[in-house]
Amino acid sequence: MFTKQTLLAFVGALALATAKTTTVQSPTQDEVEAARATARPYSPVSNVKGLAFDRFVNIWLENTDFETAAMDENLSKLAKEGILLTNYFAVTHPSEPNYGASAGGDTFGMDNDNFWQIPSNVSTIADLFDTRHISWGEYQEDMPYAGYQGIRYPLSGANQYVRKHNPLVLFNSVTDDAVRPRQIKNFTTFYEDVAHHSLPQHMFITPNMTNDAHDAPISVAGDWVSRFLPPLLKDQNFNKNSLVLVTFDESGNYTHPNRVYSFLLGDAVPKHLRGTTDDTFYTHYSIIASLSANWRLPSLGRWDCGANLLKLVAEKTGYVNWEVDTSNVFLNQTYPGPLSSKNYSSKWAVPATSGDCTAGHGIYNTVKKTYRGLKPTYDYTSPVPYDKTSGNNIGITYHRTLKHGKKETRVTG
Ligand SMILES: *[C@@H]1O[C@H](CO)[C@@H](O)[C@H](O)[C@H]1NC(C)=O
Ligand SMILES: *[C@@H]1O[C@H](CO)[C@@H](O)[C@H](O)[C@H]1NC(C)=O
Ligand SMILES: *[C@@H]1O[C@H](CO)[C@@H](O)[C@H](O)[C@H]1NC(C)=O
Ligand SMILES: *[C@@H]1O[C@H](CO)[C@@H](O)[C@H](O)[C@H]1NC(C)=O
Ligand SMILES: *[C@@H]1O[C@H](CO)[C@@H](O)[C@H](O)[C@H]1NC(C)=O
Ligand SMILES: *[C@@H]1O[C@H](CO)[C@@H](O)[C@H](O)[C@H]1NC(C)=O
Ligand SMILES: CC(=O)N[C@H]1CO[C@H](CO)[C@@H](O)[C@@H]1O
Repeated sequence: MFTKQTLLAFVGALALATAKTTTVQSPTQDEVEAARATARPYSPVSNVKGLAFDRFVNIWLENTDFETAAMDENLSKLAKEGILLTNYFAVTHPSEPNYGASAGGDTFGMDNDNFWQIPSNVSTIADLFDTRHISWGEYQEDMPYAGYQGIRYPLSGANQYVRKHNPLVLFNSVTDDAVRPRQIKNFTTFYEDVAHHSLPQHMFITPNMTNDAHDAPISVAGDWVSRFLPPLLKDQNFNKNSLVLVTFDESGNYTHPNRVYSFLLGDAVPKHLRGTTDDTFYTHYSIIASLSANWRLPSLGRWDCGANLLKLVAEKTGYVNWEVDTSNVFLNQTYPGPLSSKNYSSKWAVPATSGDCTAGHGIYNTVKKTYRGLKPTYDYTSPVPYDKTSGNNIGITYHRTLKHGKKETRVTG
């Protein structure tokens, strides 16, 4: 629904014009040039063995329904070389809360694409990686320099880089750090990192607003991925027991189920699974959980805690995924929260600090310390992110049969 998005962008721009309080949000070109001259991209490397893969590459395209993307010849051709995930859902609309959710495990009620700085007591996947020194980085096409925090670039005219498509920059626990922002780099640095054998083990890749189909037809994104990925998949500096996910931030129509066309590629996909489909129910939160399970990392204690694991990973750990009845799954809106424009609530969601999570390695210590003694806001053990208070995504049934034959059935609510 491009009209709705355009309107939100317009409202965002108006807010900017009236409230230029920080140069972080909307720097001048001179400020950009000065910062660029001294910016030092940082490219740590590591080689921590994972259960199912040693490297994970997450590539996000924009705003397209599953069925629409499936009709694109270039995308469907690529998907046939790997595993097509037929039941992968985004978690809300519009873009930014989905990107934020992929790093922080919650949307915090975000229902807009505004300039946000999420408080430093919210942990992210960067913290999880750091517990085992797993190198990570982001590559954002057309970002003017590593660590740029402005709302967009260029400063005027057609958008190329936008902050709302950059997961980790939204979190103060990342931007307050002296080093972490330098791991958020552009495509110039990506190709340098490929050439210098300095790619990290986890990377999030955001093409620009044309290449990701935000401001162009899906065929442009299909063509871009088909030019970008195949040469890399032939390059051992990139494809080294790597699992590559190509997915979309959200579907294109807000009233349709938020199911997005997603597929796995890379040499970590076993040969016998190439050209197959996997109909397990996944959300963006499943990726955090799968990274945790793969590298024996703790959970954020948020919606990653109960999320299904990528089958490739679940088969290694023995975890039994839930089968979700998706007939009423929309995941097309969020719940009240401090980042909501339509339904503001001052309360920052409290994560779980005890109990088991699907990844099997407990909850991150800092989360446990920060939120000790507080009641979790939601039932984070559910594979479906829902909110009984606002009646959002309730009544969804999920079930599974455990290895010894025990059957379990639950309903959200
Ligand atoms: C990418 O970032 C580097 C390092 O911060 C910077 O020098 C370079 O100019 C940027 N490239 C583009 C295309 O903006
Ligand atoms: C997006 O990237 C492509 C190259 O990948 C470039 O040709 C184009 O000018 C960039 N920006 C826009 C707004 O299309
Ligand atoms: C929205 O739905 C219509 C009708 O089903 C479809 O033709 C269109 O491609 C969808 N839009 C997007 C961006 O996926
Ligand atoms: C979500 O989808 C349902 C069913 O189509 C629709 O009634 C509802 O308005 C949608 N919510 C939003 C926020 O678009
Ligand atoms: C986390 O930070 C937010 C914003 O500063 C604050 O409202 C909240 O109380 C903090 N949570 C805890 C558990 O300290
Ligand atoms: C706002 O949240 C309340 C519950 O907290 C819910 O009843 C209501 O439907 C929500 N409104 C919107 C516009 O999402
Ligand atoms: C890069 C690439 O392979 N692009 C292809 C996308 O699909 C169209 C139509 O099939 C082809 O003409 C392009 O070559």
